[in-house]
Amino acid sequence: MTGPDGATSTSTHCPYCALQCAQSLTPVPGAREGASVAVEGRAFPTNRGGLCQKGWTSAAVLESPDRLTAPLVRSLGGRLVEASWDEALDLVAAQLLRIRAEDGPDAVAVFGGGGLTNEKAYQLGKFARVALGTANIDYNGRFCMSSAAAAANRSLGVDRGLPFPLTDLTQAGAVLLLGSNLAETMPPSVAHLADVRSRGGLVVVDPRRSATADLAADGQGLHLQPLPGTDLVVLLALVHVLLTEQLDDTAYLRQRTEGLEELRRRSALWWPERAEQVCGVPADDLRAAARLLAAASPVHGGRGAFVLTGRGVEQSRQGTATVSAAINLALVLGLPGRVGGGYGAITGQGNGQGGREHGQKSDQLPGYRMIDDPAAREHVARVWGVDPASLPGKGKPAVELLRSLGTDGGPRALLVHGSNLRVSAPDGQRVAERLDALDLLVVCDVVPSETALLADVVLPVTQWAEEEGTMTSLEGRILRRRKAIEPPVGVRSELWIWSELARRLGTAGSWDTDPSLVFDELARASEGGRADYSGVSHARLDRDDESSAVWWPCPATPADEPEHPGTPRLFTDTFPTATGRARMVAVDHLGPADDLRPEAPLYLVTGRVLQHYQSGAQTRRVDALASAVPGPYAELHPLLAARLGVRDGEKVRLATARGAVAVPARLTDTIRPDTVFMPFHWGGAGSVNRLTTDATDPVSGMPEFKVCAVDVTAASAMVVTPDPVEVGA
Ligand SMILES: Nc1nc2c(c(=O)[nH]1)N[C@H]1C(S)=C(S)[C@@H](COP(=O)(O)OP(=O)(O)OC[C@H]3O[C@@H](n4cnc5c(=O)[nH]c(N)nc54)[C@H](O)[C@@H]3O)O[C@H]1N2
Ligand SMILES: Nc1nc2c(c(=O)[nH]1)N[C@H]1C(S)=C(S)[C@@H](COP(=O)(O)OP(=O)(O)OC[C@H]3O[C@@H](n4cnc5c(=O)[nH]c(N)nc54)[C@H](O)[C@@H]3O)O[C@H]1N2
Ligand code: SF4
Ligand SMILES: [Mo]
Repeated sequence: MTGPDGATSTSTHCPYCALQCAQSLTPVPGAREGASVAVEGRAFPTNRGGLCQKGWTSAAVLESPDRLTAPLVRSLGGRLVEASWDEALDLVAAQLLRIRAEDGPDAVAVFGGGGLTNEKAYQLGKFARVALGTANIDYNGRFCMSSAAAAANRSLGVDRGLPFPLTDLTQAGAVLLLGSNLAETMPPSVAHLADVRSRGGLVVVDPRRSATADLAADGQGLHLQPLPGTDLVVLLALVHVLLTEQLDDTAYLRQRTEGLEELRRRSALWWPERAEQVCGVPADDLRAAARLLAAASPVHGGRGAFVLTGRGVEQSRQGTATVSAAINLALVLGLPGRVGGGYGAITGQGNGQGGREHGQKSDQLPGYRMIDDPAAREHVARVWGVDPASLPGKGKPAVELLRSLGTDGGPRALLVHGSNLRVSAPDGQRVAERLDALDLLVVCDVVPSETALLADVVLPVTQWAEEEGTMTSLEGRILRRRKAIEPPVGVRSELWIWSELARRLGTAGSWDTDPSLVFDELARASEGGRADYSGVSHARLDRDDESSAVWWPCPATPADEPEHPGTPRLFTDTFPTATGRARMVAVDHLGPADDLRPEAPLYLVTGRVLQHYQSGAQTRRVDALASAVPGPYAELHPLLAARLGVRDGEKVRLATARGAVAVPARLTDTIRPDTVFMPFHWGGAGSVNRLTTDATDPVSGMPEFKVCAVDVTAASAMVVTPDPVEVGA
């Protein structure tokens, strides 16, 4: 494509979230020739040419004034000073060899990210297992998708966030959105909800009347506003209504599922009036929501219905159980595998889906294979040219890994690729202490993130428009990320860094630095796995952007047969479980780990705003976004604010068992009076992860980001410790 000034534009996708909106980038001559690009939305089914504010302004990160362009090494005086690539890599390799010789390979840990391309995620997993030989690799997807992934794997046999194209939603009669604020977190996707809203079929479950909950107002659907952390009860009540009113899809349940009897027993206890007492959602609203979903379901001749979960219900110590309950609901309605219906989890990070398929997770190998499966080890070891016995076993999941850093017997070195975990991990002060206890922290990043600033060695890497690769979107669709401009001088790709480190560590084997060759190896490693990419290559994806972007599984076919078309919809005939049926896992409500008590009488929920992305490392460096939302704040209901004596904009102090922050109050009646909300996009004194608990879901390892107990006071209120007065003495 040719753009303004005759410059050629490049078709690619946004650097941020999993919607992966299609963009075209046209280089603009700037201060540094070709340093930046003009961004336009491009037609693609998921974004229909649209972008959100983060997408339009995404080029600004390329030009960030504090962009890292040279390796930095901590000097004896404690400052980070520039070093040559050889100096920095020699130092890292020497330290890794020393630590490994002293304490064994598991003393070196790796933390990856769901924003890395498939090629990088794959190579990072291989680097950890083969070059470092460590079991200890995990990644920020543990904070993001792990509960949904665990529940989908155990119930449906495979975890592909949306097992259907996003555009299927447009046909539906009802969509149930649990704990997702799509209108702020993936704005262009809202277009796919327009039709269902006009049919009155959007049901949003959120303790806040979020921008998304607002979409369900005025006859367009229902907003259920439960007490934080009680969605499991909402779901059990919905199933109760469907089963007692005989609105379930009996034939589907008989033919395609197992576990109905136990589910019936458990949900029998959750009649709507009892559920209301726990979750606070009026019993009549629970009945209305169940009937609305049933009416839209195929068994009752409806147009189809979808049950979708977001982080609001997944980031909980009962996240896996809650997603299991959402899947049970979808199964009772007879949805999964039907065209025009299903259950899906809305993947978050740009490559959150691919990032969890290719081996960054502590228990996984490429192709969504499990690391403790002997056949999987055999297959992958063959592709890697190593002895299967040499591959390490399961490592620690993220929260456990972070807690163990620098402890007796825990890792002494950590390599971070694509996460600003100092800001985004729960119980942040504890994380800071653990990072401080390390012998060696190496951070690869594009900007000096809060985590990079703590490192012993910082390595500057290429990003998004500066490199080739692939991303797998929330639909499980493999998309090409293309290079539009040259990276700044001095910056290197992570593929190059791993090949250089592998050589310095004395590791044999091939460490390609060309992303298309790494993809070919990934494709071979994934062959026969759950996420089979073996029929895909960069060349195939480059034939034309839209129709050649394929949904996995897409297995290789013999040369004389047509290529596999990819799989837009899963489960149409069977579920990839041992029995071919979906398993309904009966689950019970537990409540938050850090629940209300007299000294912490309110709920704190956390999440996102439209303008900022994640830890904010990128979006806080974009002027338009930083000025729109310059810093952290807490949302309070006016009734709560009045009780505390706080006016809009005044500072409030929030304190939990972990720590305290003081931030301006924003008064809004969109939140429950018993709950406060803070976004998590900032580090430093106003970072909400100083407050959050690192309690985790026992199945998935997901931390309970969404709910903890907090005390809120006016920051101006003086702390008075009265003298004890002895009455009547
Ligand atoms: N603007 C923006 N967009 C993003 C991102 C970003 O950082 N900024 N990040 C991307 C990523 S990685 C992700 S994972 C997604 C996340 O996307 P979402 O899941 O949509 O985002 P969150 O804001 O974390 O949470 C969604 C909602 O959950 C609600 N919630 C909190 N507690 C509960 C509860 O107990 N029950 C229920 N039902 N709801 C609850 C919150 O009020 C919030 O409105 O967004 C992606 N897109
Ligand atoms: N309280 C609270 N905390 C949360 C959440 C919440 O809802 N509430 N949500 C959680 C969720 S869902 C997520 S996904 C996490 C995300 O939190 P993080 O893991 O911190 O994610 P990002 O802020 O996206 O960090 C990505 C980093 O990688 C850098 N980067 C970009 N591209 C590249 C690259 O190609 N290579 C390398 N090496 N670096 C690159 C960016 O500059 C940035 O510093 O936060 C979690 N934390
Ligand atoms: S919705 Fe997500 S992918 Fe689309 S422009 Fe915004 S941040 Fe980028
Ligand atoms: Mo996420």
